[in-house]
Order: sequence, then structure tokens, then C-alpha cells
Amino acid sequence: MPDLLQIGGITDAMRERLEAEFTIHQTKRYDADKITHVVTNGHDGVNPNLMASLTNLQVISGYGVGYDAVDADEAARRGIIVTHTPNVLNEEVATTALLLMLSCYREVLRDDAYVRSGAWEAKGGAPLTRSADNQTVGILGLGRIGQAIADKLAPWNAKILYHSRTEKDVPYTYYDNLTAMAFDCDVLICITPGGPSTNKIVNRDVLEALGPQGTLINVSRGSVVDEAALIEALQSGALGWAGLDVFEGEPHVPQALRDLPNTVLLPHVGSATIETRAAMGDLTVDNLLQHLKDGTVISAVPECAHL
Ligand code: NAP
Ligand code: 8YV
Repeated sequence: MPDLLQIGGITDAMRERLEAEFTIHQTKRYDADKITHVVTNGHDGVNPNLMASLTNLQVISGYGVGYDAVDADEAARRGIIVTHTPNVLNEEVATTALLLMLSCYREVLRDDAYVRSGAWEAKGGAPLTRSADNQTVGILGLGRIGQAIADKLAPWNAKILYHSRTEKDVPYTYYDNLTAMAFDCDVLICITPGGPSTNKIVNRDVLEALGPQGTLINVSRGSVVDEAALIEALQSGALGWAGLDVFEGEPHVPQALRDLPNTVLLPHVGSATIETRAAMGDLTVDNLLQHLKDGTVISAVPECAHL
């Protein structure tokens, strides 16, 4: 059986299907020249030294849509196909973005604590919150998930603005400048890929443009937002609220972010439901099994689509 290197965890269902077709290696005790396939995840990816050491590697199958932890250009240069799991998680990640936005607007964590602490009985009704209806929402990255977020915002009667590299044929207002969009919106939702081209593009200027009444939602990658600038803006009141699923050094989350009352923090669970993770796991394995069968894959990343 061909040799598969497993990086990071996989589900029991994935293991069962993979074990039937591959010898799975999880430790450092393997013969690098024998490994033809790798299964990994969006966080661990495959580091450059490992990629270079696996001289007979043919496919890297990623459990996740974001592949910033793999150098896909270098993989393509080496003839290695990188695959990912687009589309099957669009709705879940969009739901997570909405969950964070609604939690910030309606102060869900504060009010939950209000009930649990007995403050309701002791002090009476909780302070009022802000309505999430009729807001202007700027989407940074109107791709597969960005479009699902726009669709899910419809019942809240949101006005949608967007910034991406290219203008799309959509009924929303395009901004070629992120700071200008941040000036014009109440909520900025980040859903671009990570990597060098988006590194800290949500910087101090963007956060200040979003302003004291503004809300930042990040479900993309921690690297997209300048976290130090974000903490300062939230502490000073230059930015109103932040709902974050991803962080620069996750799983480490700076104490300052944890201490702030105007943040809602999630442990990178954008796609983390039983149903969606099962669909992602199936596609991750399907890519590997199809490659064994006929040398093709289902969902190569764009950089490897020609291989
Ligand atoms: P996608 O369909 O490729 O969409 C990406 C969007 O980002 C596109 O609109 C693209 O613009 C835009 N973009 C790329 N580089 C940009 C740049 N430098 N400046 C401005 N816009 C840029 O990807 P997707 O499937 O929606 O996934 C997006 C990302 O979400 C993933 O890569 C991953 O990092 C993140 N994600 C997070 C979770 C989570 O658990 N929190 C789960 C899934 C995905 P163009 O169309 O103009 O190229
Ligand atoms: C995964 C993600 O949790 O798909 C992505 O890009 O960020 C998440 O769905 C991550 O890739 C870990 O596998």
C-alpha cells in the first residue's frame, strides 16, 4: 500500500477510509523517500523543509479551504498537487461571522453574565443594546464565503459594501480602497485568505476609519489584522467592538484581548460543526483516493490546477 504521512489530527471516519488504502505514518519514524501522499490541516500545513525532504511526494491534501500554511507555488514547482476543501464549509463559516456580529451588537456575553450573576434580580433589566438591523456591512474578500455572508445578512436588511482584488458582477458597492470602505461601514467582516498579500491589511488606519461605533469581525486568518493595533484601538475606544475567531499566534490569545469587555472571542471554530467537519473530512479523503485511482484530484488549489 502507498505511504501517507499524517500531519495533525484526523477524524475516525477519515482514518477508517484512509487505512483501507494507505499505510499511515504519524511519527517521525518513516522513510521520507516512500511518502507519496500527505494529509494535513490549515494550521499545520507542510513546512518548506519537510516538503523538500519528501522527494516522492505527489499530493498534499488539506483539511480546510485556507492553505496559507503550505507554499502552493513551491509545491506546484515540484509537481506536487495541493488540494483543499472549498464550498462545503461556506454556510458554516458565514453563520459563524453572523454569530459574532450579532453577539457584539446584542451584547450576548454581557447579558448572559448578567443573568448568571443574579444582577437581573438584584438590579432590574440590563442596559439596552444596539440593533443589528439596517447596518452597512463591508466584506473584505467577496469570495465563496464572503458571498455566503452577504446572502445570510439579507434578513437584517444590511447594505453591503465589499473590497477584494477585483470587482465582481454583484449588486453591492465595490471599493478599491479598504480604508475608504472602513470609513463608510458600521461592520467590517474579514474573510480573505491569509498569507503575504493580506498580512496586516487591517491596520491602524483601517481600524480608526471603522471608528468608535464600528465593529470588526475576523473569520479569515489572524495575520490579516494587526493585532497590536487592534488591542490599542479597542482599549482607547478608537474602535467599538471586535468579534474574533482567529488570532495572530493561536491558540495563544493575548491577555489584553481576553480582558476587554468589547470583544467576543472564539477558538477558531468557523467550520467546526459535526456536519461541516464530516463534509470537509470526506472531501479531504476523496481527493487522496481519487488520486490513487486515476491520478486526478477533485479540488486542487488554483496554483496547482494545471498539474
Ligand atoms: P475565496 O473564494 O478564494 O475568496 C477569497 C476572497 O479574498 C476573494 O474575494 C479574493 O479577491 C479576496 N482576496 C484575496 N487576496 C486579497 C487581497 N490581497 N486583498 C483583498 N482581497 C483579497 O476563499 P474562501 O473559500 O471564501 O475562503 C476565504 C478564507 O477564509 C480562507 O482562505 C481561510 O483563510 C478563511 N477561512 C476561515 C475559516 C475559519 O474557521 N475561521 C474557515 C474557512 C475559511 P479576488 O476574488 O478579487 O481575488
Ligand atoms: C479549519 C479553516 O478549521 O478551512 C479553513 O481555512 O480555517 C478551518 O475550516 C482549519 O483549516 C483547520 O483544519
